[in-house]
Amino acid sequence: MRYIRTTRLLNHPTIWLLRPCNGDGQKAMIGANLVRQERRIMKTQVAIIGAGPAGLLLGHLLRAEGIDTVIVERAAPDYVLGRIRAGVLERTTTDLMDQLGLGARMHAEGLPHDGFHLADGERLIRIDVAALTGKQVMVYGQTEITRDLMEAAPERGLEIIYDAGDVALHDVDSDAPYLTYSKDGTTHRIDAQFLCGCDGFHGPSRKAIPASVATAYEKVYPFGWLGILADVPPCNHELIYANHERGFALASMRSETRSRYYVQVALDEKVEDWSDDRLWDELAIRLGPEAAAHMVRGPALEKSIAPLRSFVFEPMRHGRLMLAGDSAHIVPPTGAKGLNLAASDVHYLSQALIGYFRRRDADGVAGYSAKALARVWKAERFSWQLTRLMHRFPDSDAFDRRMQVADLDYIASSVAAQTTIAENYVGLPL
Ligand code: RFL
Ligand code: PHB
Repeated sequence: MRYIRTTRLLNHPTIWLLRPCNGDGQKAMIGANLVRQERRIMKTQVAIIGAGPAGLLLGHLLRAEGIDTVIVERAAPDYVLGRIRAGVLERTTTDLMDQLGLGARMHAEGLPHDGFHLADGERLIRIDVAALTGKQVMVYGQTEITRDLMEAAPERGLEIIYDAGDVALHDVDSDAPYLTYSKDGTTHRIDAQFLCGCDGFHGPSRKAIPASVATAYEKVYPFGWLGILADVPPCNHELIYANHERGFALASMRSETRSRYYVQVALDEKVEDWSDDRLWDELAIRLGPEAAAHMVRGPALEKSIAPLRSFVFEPMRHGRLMLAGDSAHIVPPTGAKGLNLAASDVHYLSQALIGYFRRRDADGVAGYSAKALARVWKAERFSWQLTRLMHRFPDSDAFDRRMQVADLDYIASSVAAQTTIAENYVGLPL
């Protein structure tokens, strides 16, 4: 089928409504069937799949340089905003928000933290991140960052197409890649110079890279985290990661009036089996008497179980398709690294694409995967190590437990060990 250009949409320079035409260029829009086959073709420089933090940040960074960018998102905006996920931002991530001029609410409402605690059942070991690294982390929910990025999109000319079904990537290793999606009974097509897969772990982008050129590394942990969000003040002004013999627990927060807690649970546990009371009781035991004494209980606004996984997919670029964020890698949440890694990928990727479009320099694109993966693997290492240190593994024996105790003992007494943890937690340099 060929297409003729019939209508210019929304004064957008790159969007054209195209209708199927016959050989002489006559319109063939006769009857409902043909109307349903109508296709819209859009041309853009960069098409991004996924409006999570990775896709939104990338879209804004490219738009700030005047690069035509469109984001295609499977879900509706409310659904995207309804996901309760990350809570701790590295300096590298907050710097990106500032660079975009979108950090005002984050600085006004976010909570800068100087440190956090590791609990070993008997004592709290404070990791003084600010003293050891000169930097702070910021407690500001992923939901809020996503909202800030979404709300700023229209005024910055960043187009986001929500409710896009059946997104498929085509010809990614050619010079003319494109994607298709369906919306309102119509098939749409976006021709782009680059496709960026920011569609999370389950999206279609990674699958568009042939298995023959890729390697996936994976470790699935034999437990998950049961999380609860409640409108109660936090039990401590800094986060507490606790290794208790009944399993791991984390006391975190979203604000001075909203708390986020997690407990390690077996993979076959069901949320329905965890009443609010049972969960608060378990948290009080695992976090220890001091935290328990300050813990305020309240009804769950949200309760869910997330499995834990380490995963890296190499390479992160194939032809003109680049992956960023959870589409390429997953870390267990113990190190608070997932969203922050998405942000650092996007930093490298935006630099590469800006180099390509502004200076015709293709080296950044060619080197993107290796550059991003070098940082990814270090964050994987840290997240895996902290997960091993702080959780109870079903197959662990008395020796393994002694190793954890010795590790925590060493950390408690060694500034060098605390510095290692602090510099990884606050985020390695870009
Ligand atoms: P996302 O956030 O999954 O966004 C992907 C987007 O792609 C869309 N999508 C599609 N769009 C079009 N077509 C399709 N076929 C599509 N399939 C999917 C999705 O709807 C979605 O909008 O990936 P992104 O942008 O890479 O961001 C990654 C982060 O969300 C993730 O790494 C973090 O949430 C991980 N994480 C944490 N990270 C931190 O840095 N600090 C933390 O404190 C932290 N805590 C956490 C976490 C993740 C958790 N869970 C639930 C996994 C705590 C938890 C419990
Ligand atoms: C959170 O607040 O959701 C959170 C904080 C720290 C983590 C993981 C999750 O390591």
